[in-house]
Amino acid sequence: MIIHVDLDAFFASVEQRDNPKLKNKPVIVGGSAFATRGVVSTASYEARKYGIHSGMPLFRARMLCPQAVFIPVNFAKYEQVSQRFFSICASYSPLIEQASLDELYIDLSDTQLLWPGSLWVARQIQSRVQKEIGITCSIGISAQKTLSKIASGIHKPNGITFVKPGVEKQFLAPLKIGDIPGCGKQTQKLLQAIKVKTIGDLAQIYPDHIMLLVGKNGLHLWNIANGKDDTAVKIPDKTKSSSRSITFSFDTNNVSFVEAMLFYLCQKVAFDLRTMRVGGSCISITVRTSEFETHSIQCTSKEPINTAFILFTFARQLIWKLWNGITLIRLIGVGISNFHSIESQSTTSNQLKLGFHLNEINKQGIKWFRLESSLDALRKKYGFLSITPAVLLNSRVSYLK
Ligand code: TTP
Ligand code: MG
Repeated sequence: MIIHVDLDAFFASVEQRDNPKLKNKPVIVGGSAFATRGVVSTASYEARKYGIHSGMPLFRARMLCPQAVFIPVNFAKYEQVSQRFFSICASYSPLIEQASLDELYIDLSDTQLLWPGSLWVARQIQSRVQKEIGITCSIGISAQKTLSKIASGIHKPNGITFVKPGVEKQFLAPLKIGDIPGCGKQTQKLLQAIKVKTIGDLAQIYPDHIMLLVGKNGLHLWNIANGKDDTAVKIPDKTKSSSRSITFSFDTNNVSFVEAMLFYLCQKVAFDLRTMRVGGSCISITVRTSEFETHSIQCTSKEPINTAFILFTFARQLIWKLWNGITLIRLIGVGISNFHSIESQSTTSNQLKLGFHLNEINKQGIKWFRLESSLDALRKKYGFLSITPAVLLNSRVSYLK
């Protein structure tokens, strides 16, 4: 059996948990602290009654429900909660796939003898998530991955939906085609045009007909509708790249501000690299203009990089190839890929092991590596911004997390 677990109104539930005054109130999470624009990330179930949903512009949500409490997104906090959520679920099976911050699949095939049953595991997870994290989740259980995901959405919030093997098709028949993940608005329109509204309708037409209409994905949807799905739960490959970006709440061409933000992103990326004990050698920069044009550029360093100082020297050169310092921009991003493990360096020199790449690029390299590694320890204990280069103090630190 495969279990799909999805946290209820995730960001909003975490905010309600942390501020008891918000319990049972409409809470809308979205945007940054100083954003004048932005969209709803999520809304508490109390706020959803007013028609508010993810992706809606914040100004519209304010119009629909002025009495709601609006809270900016705090990713760092939700990431921490997400990690605890994962570790609770991982104690029931090693075959676990995290699909997003708040949802994951657990395949119980190899561990079924360990537990009294999949329903028992689901109840355990629900009660532990409630007790240990303080929020609720909804769970779907079936013999198929996609079906379990559909099922977890049926009795939200705080529900468990169990679909017995053998009755998949009957269970799905009355549901809307839009309930199948991957059946987007466009596909729904095309299918509705031939009077296919429910999953049962979809199951009954010829697969060739659907494929003609919506392409290859049609066959996948038809199989799901007919209770056929052999998609496996898979442990994701190790991370192969790392990237960070910032959307400003106003468009800017302030060079020192943009460079300071670029340096900040480099610190975030380098911190992630050191945490993973890797260095990367393919550096990329993304800039999105106020006109929503997105430009990217990349380069390769001779040696793998894992310090913000070196990464920034590359990133700064790259951004000036993309940007004239005049065009207004709304987003910048820094990415790095082509990872090399630090442990796999064949050198025996301690110094090179520590800052293996840096001597070649810059005589100061080792110093930077040592400095930044010491900052890592402080940041892991007290938060990323507990210590920061002075250059960021002059920028709008309110953006940073
Ligand atoms: P979802 O699981 O889709 O939504 P949810 O957990 O808020 O509500 P539900 O009870 O229906 O599961 O997404 C998880 C989180 O991801 C959500 O709390 C906020 C974030 N998110 C966005 O930031 N933007 C989006 O458009 C969506 C859909 C989610
Ligand atoms: Mg959710």
